[in-house]
Amino acid sequence: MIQYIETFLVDVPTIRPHKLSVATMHTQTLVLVRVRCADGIEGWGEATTIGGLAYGEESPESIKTNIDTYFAPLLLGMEASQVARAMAKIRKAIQGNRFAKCAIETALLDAQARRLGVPLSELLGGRVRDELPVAWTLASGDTAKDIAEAEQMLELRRHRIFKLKIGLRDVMDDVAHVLEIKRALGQRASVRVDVNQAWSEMDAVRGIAALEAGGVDLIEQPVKAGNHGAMARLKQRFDVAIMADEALHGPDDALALARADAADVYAVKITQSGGLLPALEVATVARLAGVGLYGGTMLEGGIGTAATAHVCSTFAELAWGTELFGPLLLTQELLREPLVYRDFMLQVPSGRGLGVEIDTDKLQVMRRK
Ligand code: MUC
Ligand code: MG
Repeated sequence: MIQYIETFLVDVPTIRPHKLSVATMHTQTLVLVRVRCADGIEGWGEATTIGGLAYGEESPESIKTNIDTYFAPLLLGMEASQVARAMAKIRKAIQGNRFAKCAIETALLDAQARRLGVPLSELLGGRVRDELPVAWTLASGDTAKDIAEAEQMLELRRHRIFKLKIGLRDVMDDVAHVLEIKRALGQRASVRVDVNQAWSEMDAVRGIAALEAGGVDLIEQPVKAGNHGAMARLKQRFDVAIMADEALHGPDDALALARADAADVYAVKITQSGGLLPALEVATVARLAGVGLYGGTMLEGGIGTAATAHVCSTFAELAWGTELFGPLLLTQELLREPLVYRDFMLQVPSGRGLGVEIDTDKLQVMRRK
C-alpha cells in the first residue's frame, strides 16, 4: 500500500553558468519525490525542469505543491504494486502536469522493480544495452572557453558529442561561434546545435545552410515548438538532421510530428513525455515512422538521469545517443554512488529499481527549508 509521499526541492549550483536562449542557469533546482510503501519499500522519482518557468509551464515550486496537494491524496492507500492502475487514476483526474506525473510514475516503478528484485529497465520491456553514448553541452557563452572545455572532455574520454546552445545572438554571430568550434574539433567530435526555438523560419534557412556546409551534424528545435509546418519544410530542404525537442510533449505530439513529417530525430524526455511509459510510446511512434531516437535531458540529477537511462537502454536503435550528463553539470552529488561515465558512455545502473540510492543525510542538509 502507498503510505506516504514526500517532495523535496534542492538548489544545486552549476559548475559554470549554463547559457541557453531562454535562461542562464547558475543553479539547478532538483525536484525529488519519495514514495513510501507499507511493505517497507520506497521508490524515488524526479521532476526537474530548467530556468523556473522559462522553459516549461511547470516550475519546481508548482510541481512540489501540486504533488503534495493533488497527487498524494489520490494515491495514498492504493496498492503500491499496481503501478498502471495508480497512474491511470492520476492521468484521469489530473490535467497536464507532465513533469509531476513523471516523478510519481518513476517513484512507483522504482519501488515495484525493487520489490521484484529487478532493474527498472526490465519492467519497461527489458534492456538491450548496458551503456549509452553521452553528449556534453558547451554553453559557457564564450567560444574559446567552449573549445577548451571540449578538448578537456575529449582528453578525459568523457564526451565526443557536443551540443552548442545558440539562439541568443544574431544568427551569423552564432554560426561563426559554432563553426569556429567545429573547425577546432574537426572529425574528432560530432558538433550539434540547439536553438531552443529562437529562430524564425527565415533565420533558420540562413543559419542551417551555413551550419550544414560547416559540418554540423544536427539542428535541434530551430523554430517555435508549435510550428510543425516550418519544421517539415526545413527537414525537406536540408540534409542535416532536424530534431524535435520542445515540440514533443508526449505520444500525441510524436504522432502529429510524424504525420507532418516534421523531424528526422526525436529527443525523448521522460518529463516532457509525462512519464516513462509515455516516453516509450514516443519512441515507438518514432520507430514506426522511421524517426531517429535521442535520449534527452532536462538537466536532471542522478534520479531522473538514471530513469531516462533505463528507458533508453530498451531502445533497439539509438542512432543519436543521449545527453544524459545532468549530474556532471552540478557541483553536488546527491547519490551515494555517482553514475558511472567512462569511455564516452554512461553505464546503465544494474542494481534493483533505478539502481541508484539517494544520500538522505545529504538531502536533509541540502533541501530547501
Ligand atoms: C534542451 O533544450 O535540450 C538539454 C541539454 C542542455 O544543455 O539543456 C537541455 C535542454
Ligand atoms: Mg533542446
